[in-house]
Amino acid sequence: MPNEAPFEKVLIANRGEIAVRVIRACQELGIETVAVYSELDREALHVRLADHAFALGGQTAAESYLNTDAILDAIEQSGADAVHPGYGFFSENADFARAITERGVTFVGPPPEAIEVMGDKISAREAAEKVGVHGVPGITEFLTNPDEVVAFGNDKGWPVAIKAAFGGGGRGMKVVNSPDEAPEALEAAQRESLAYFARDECYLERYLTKPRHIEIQVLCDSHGNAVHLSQRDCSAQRRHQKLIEEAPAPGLPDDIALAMGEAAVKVALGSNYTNAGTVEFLYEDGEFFYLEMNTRLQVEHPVTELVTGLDLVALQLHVAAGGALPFTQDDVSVTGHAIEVRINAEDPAGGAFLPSPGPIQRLRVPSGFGVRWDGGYEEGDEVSQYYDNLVGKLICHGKDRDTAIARTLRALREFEIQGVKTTIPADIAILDHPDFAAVEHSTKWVEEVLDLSETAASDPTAPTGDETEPKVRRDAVVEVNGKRFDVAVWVPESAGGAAGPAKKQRRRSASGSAGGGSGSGDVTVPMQGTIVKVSVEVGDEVEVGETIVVLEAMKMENNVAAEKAGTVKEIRVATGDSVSGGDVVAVIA
Ligand code: MV4
Repeated sequence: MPNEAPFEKVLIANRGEIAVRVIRACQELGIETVAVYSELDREALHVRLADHAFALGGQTAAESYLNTDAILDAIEQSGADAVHPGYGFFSENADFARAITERGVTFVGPPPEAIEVMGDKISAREAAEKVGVHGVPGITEFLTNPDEVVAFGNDKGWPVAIKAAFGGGGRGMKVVNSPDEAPEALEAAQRESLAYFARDECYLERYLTKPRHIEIQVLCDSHGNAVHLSQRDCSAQRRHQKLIEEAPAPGLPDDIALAMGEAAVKVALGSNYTNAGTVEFLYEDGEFFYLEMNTRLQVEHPVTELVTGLDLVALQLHVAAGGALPFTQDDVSVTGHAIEVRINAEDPAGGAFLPSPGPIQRLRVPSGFGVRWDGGYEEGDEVSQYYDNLVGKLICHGKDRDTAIARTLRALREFEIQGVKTTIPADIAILDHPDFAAVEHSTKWVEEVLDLSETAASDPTAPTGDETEPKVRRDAVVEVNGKRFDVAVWVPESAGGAAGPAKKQRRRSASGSAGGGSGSGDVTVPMQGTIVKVSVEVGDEVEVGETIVVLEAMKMENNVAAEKAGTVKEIRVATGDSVSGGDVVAVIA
């Protein structure tokens, strides 16, 4: 690849580990970096690493990283000539891409038209069909009557999936096992779809009972060149939240791997795609079916980087600047095997995966041969309830899959983190399981087979936030017209109370859980989000740990559990309600 910097100054419209990842790539390319930050992130790692930083104001994502005016203002003031959106936030927002392009600033991502086509399932499926790439066999005409479901099931076989045409993330998808379930399932799918997406159109597919989720990384330039870069298997997930990803997809026959790669490139070229993207497939019994295309750099991109040796972020910047792909498909080769483990601040105990925000009081990340850490935090930083709670990703490479698994387990056991509970125990349980070793897992496996009931909290000593006076490392921050400047001032530890927000520790409940007091009958939600399910009724008897409501926050669902056994006296929310962290949703007495 040419060594000339593709841009002078890139603004990273994101936070956490992905902002850090992009900043590092820019630094290696000699590009100046501009961070943006919310009030809670004034001291965050991405801000510390960037050359410049602009305040967005606000605390919640909506007030800060999703505040279009504030971001556009920062772009303007910073003089950035390109914006990298990371994932989430504005990464798949065609209007945002257009708004910055109109200002003469390059969007490091695909054209807005391609984002739009892939933005809804129907047009995304049509875009694939158009180039001869097929989804799961089904009927894409909108359903009007449960009899259509029955006729399809009787003809093609049960089970059948009813899917929300304008849905996503499994929301609105209903599995129908037999004719008698059809009326209720269709009604439920339409109702859910209407509640979430304000549209109730649904369609039908054969339901695959044990599929693997295999996706293909593609990279396209603006000169009509496109390559596929191995596969990623992301089957180890729960509630549509991926836990572990690996590359290449294990046990995939070479001819199928090639056909999937070629199908992915066809879909991309057929929709005039440029930049990095991912085409998702379901794979079962030697057949693969197109699912959708993600028009962004994904969380799990590093496993592809480790097996191909390609820097995807550097390549994104290169093609965004108009550069041609510096290699062809024939030059792409895959070496060894890579595994990524997502380390989220969540407590996986009992399979609940309850968010566990808070200050990271201790963090020692593993290193050694074949180990990469892409983190968004360092010791002393705080994981806020307002944002995605991904602390970082551990990515290990080995000469083959067994070596990569052993290396990842070794590294996870070296990992030391205190102050927040993490998904590490669940990650270890998966990697240590014979089903995972034998590739007998599927997308349902974590929820239906893996037993996390004995999984201990990752940090049983439990944080209180009050025990450990954090070490004071003080760089004073001055904001002038919303631009951040660091001023090195060394504050004596006794004056630590004057420290910035990263050092201010919220009082937390003795259990260390962010939600509710220990054993409290008030069931509180740990973070802001939307209630997607109320699992109990007034009068129900519940046990400690039983799910009371399901909260969707940051694109994932969280079970909010009873902390006390008893009778449900009150339910204060309904499906679809928005709640804030700390809101009481039910009362148990
Ligand atoms: C399916 C399926 C089985 N059969 N479609 C869930 C999210 C949405 N994007 C597609 N999903 C699925 N569609 C048919 N016809 C199983 C899933 C599915 C799944 C897919 C990918 C990754 C994880 C998953 C977990 C459960 C179900």
